[in-house]
Amino acid sequence: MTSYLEKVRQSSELSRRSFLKASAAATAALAVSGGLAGCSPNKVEPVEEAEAVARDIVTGEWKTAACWHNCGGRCLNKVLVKDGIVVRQKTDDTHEDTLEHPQIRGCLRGRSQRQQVFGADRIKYPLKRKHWEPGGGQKELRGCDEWERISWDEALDYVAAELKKAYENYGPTGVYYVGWPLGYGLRIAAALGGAVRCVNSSSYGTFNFYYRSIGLPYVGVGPGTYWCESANDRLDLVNSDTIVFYGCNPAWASAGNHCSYFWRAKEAGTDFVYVGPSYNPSASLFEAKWIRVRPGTDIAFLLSVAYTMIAEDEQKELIDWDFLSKYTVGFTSDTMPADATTDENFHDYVLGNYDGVPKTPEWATTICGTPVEDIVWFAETIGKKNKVAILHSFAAARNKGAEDFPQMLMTIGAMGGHMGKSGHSCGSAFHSTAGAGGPSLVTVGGSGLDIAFGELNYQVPDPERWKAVLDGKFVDIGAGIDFAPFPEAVEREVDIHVIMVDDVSNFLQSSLDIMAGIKAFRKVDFAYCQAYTLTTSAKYCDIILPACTQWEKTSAFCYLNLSSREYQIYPSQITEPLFESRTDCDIACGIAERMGLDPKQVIPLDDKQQYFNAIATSVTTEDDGITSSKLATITQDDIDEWGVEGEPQEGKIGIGELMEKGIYQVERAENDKHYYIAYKDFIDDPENNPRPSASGKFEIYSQSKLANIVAASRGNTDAKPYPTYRVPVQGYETTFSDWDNQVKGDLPYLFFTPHYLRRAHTTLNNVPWLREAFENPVFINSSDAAEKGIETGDTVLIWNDFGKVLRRASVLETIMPGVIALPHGSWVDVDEETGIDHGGAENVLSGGISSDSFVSGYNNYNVNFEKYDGDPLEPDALWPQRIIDAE
Ligand SMILES: Nc1nc2c(c(=O)[nH]1)N[C@H]1C(S)=C(S)[C@@H](COP(=O)(O)OP(=O)(O)OC[C@H]3O[C@@H](n4cnc5c(=O)[nH]c(N)nc54)[C@H](O)[C@@H]3O)O[C@H]1N2
Ligand SMILES: Nc1nc2c(c(=O)[nH]1)N[C@H]1C(S)=C(S)[C@@H](COP(=O)(O)OP(=O)(O)OC[C@H]3O[C@@H](n4cnc5c(=O)[nH]c(N)nc54)[C@H](O)[C@@H]3O)O[C@H]1N2
Ligand code: SF4
Ligand SMILES: [Mo]
Repeated sequence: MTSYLEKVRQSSELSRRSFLKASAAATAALAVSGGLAGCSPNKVEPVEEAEAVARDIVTGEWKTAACWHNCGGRCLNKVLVKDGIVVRQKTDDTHEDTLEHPQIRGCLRGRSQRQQVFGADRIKYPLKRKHWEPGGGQKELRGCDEWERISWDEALDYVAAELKKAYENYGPTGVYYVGWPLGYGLRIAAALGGAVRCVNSSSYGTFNFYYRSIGLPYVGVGPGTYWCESANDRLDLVNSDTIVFYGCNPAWASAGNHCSYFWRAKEAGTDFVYVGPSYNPSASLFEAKWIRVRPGTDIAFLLSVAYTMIAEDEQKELIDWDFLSKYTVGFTSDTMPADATTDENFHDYVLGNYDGVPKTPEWATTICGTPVEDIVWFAETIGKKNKVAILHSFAAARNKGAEDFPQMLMTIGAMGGHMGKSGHSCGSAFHSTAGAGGPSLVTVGGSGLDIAFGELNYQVPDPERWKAVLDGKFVDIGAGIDFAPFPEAVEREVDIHVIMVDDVSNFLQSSLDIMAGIKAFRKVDFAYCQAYTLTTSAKYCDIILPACTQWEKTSAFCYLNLSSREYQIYPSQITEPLFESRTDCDIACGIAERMGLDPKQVIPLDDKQQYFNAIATSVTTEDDGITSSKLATITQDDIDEWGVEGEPQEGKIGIGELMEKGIYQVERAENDKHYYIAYKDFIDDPENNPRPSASGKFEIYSQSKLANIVAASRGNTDAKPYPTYRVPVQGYETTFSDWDNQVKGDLPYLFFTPHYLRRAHTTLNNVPWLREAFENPVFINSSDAAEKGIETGDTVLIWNDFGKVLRRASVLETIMPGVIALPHGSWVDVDEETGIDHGGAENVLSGGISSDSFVSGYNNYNVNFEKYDGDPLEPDALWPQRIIDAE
């Protein structure tokens, strides 16, 4: 009798060619009923035939596949490849999972990746919007026009001609590069004098602007961002009595195995506290005590915590006065910094000595909504006698009016003396560094390509992003990063005719004010992008150039070299570019060539050379914790085999073995030389290891922070050198029409935008398995829902002055009353007749409001909502994918 495995083998011959046919057939079948993506619905049945066959295949080669998204993790994802098709996925099973040598396990998104790469909704061919013609054609049809398949030659010719025309007629201020400064398009622009760019305080919010002034590391995390200088080693977490998750959610936002680091502390008896507007999955996982704080009101909450610590200190010894006097300036009049221009100090502000308002729990509770007894409990819990790790992400800093949040939280940490000691910390638990403080033990090197900007240095901050196109002017605050001397904000004029969408962002979807963004796209003469799915930015373009994914490159390389501290992933190419897609690098070279530029000058290194360079310059830390060595051993044969330029070198592991393993991980041991306590060098010897502030200490009074705010706001601020509570331009107070009499206004609810496990920002939102696993509802408190007659599953209309959104409700006890949450990144789907977004895109409601520092504040906008009386929404797992049939 033939064995089961044998049968499977016999029945499972699936070539790449038949996969592509199956995928194309599925695509066509899908498109027939509904016409074209973007305007009309059709049902999802992704690649069923191919999947069905693939499911049974058991032979093939396991390779390490890139999981390249800006997702909060970096994990080992392995794929079983047969004839260029991925037939299985798995994660790290290369060794036993131990404390010292944990497996680097992927999350559900990574494990669903093949549904993205081999999705029926891939952009398969170069596409042109039917009613586009040079000059713009019917511009108003952007986003709902039909698409025509065109040849690569035609597509590249169009793009090159439009760019050329824009540079000739308007110069660099006529071209808008929309995205991170990572894409190849910017190199083309740079060669022509640059383009108007955007800057975005996205992840770190106000930590971008004021970290150095107050003595914190780069953006509050650490050098190069992706090692965490501000919090302790993962092996130290067990030494805390209490871990405070301050507005962070590693269970979703640092998926993969970061929660396992915290889990050890839980098992060792550490208590968890969560501070934020919803009892999120991390709070739930660690059975944290919930300290409720309304979004955007953290400064009020923390001021009252400071007040309580001061008030109770004599009795309960909560404040570490030695710490404050030795390591900080400006807490009291005794420790003022040399550059202080006033004698005001934080302590006296908290007591109300300057404004007559003591920052008591009773004062704070009306703003932050935290019960008085919880404020007192929190203040007592984080006192100096307890070993406390205050670990924050940046949600609370991503708010209008959050300018002083970084300094405020640092002040609270310093009051408890929670820096520089085992068990104590006050730093970040963010992204792929969450729970894993300390310098990278494996660091990926540089690709050899520097970012090129060109001469023009116009930088549009997020809230002004679409104003630049629509009004032809915007306020430029420079890179928005904390540096001295601080550039004065200037108003600039531009005349934008072409939008160039960067290859690795989706800013029409992910930036503030989508509705204004759509108007901006509909205003210009030409917009183009490189994309592998019909992202929102692509949907509103005129030409889409089909890019391949990171699985299809000769040298798949994660453009964001995020990794956790102890390892680095080195993925391999999995398959050839699918359909007619090309690499981003090839596409950009094609455009450059047609513009009469020398592609070799614009992009001197191809993908493979860039990847090789990054591997060759990767380093790892030796057991002594100090010396670093080259990671890869490379021979002349290796260089010849890769077909690249390079020099042989000695390292820790052969490049061939490294690629086969796909990961290099440093094994830890208790009390090894990699054990890291944040700020220990400064605490041990402050004179020789000063913090980066003017005084070399943590600045609770910072003249330089204030100078930064004054420069950005052009003097239009009442900020102080120490953290103060100031009513934000949008926030809780603005939900009232009459604050003094507590009368609510037309937009009486706050809403915030959690990063969602279904997606990495806007990516993976199209993946059927993930859609099924996670609905994309609006989260509403049960009392608010009851008042409006709303139950889970009902369709709800949410609106404010910026737009209208429909979503199905998820009614919860675990979100504060008066606050609703709309997950970040859901693809906008505007009904052209009503203007209502059916897709649940949060940035339809997050408008372009510029506060003091032009922060990309997302979490304290005002809205209203009601049960929707139109057609109810179907669960979005049943929605069509955005598939273009343009045969
Ligand atoms: N309301 C609200 N808005 C937010 C946030 C929030 O909390 N609330 N968070 C903000 C934050 S922190 C961030 S970091 C930003 C993220 O904003 P974005 O960076 O715009 O978001 P992503 O979805 O990661 O966009 C990546 C895009 O690049 C594409 N892509 C990825 N790799 C490649 C490639 O190799 N080639 C090509 N051609 N395309 C590629 C993906 O398909 C995707 O469309 O969003 C911000 N927006
Ligand atoms: N699954 C998934 N993971 C991701 C990403 C993703 O898109 N999806 N994106 C990655 C990126 S680039 C980033 S920047 C990080 C973001 O990571 P985070 O900043 O941690 O993400 P958020 O979900 O915005 O916020 C975390 C929690 O903060 C709370 N919160 C919201 N507003 C406030 C506030 O004003 N005050 C307080 N105290 N709490 C508040 C909410 O309860 C929320 O659960 O996530 C990364 N990881
Ligand atoms: S956390 Fe990120 S890298 Fe890890 S598997 Fe999930 S999506 Fe991939
Ligand atoms: Mo981010």
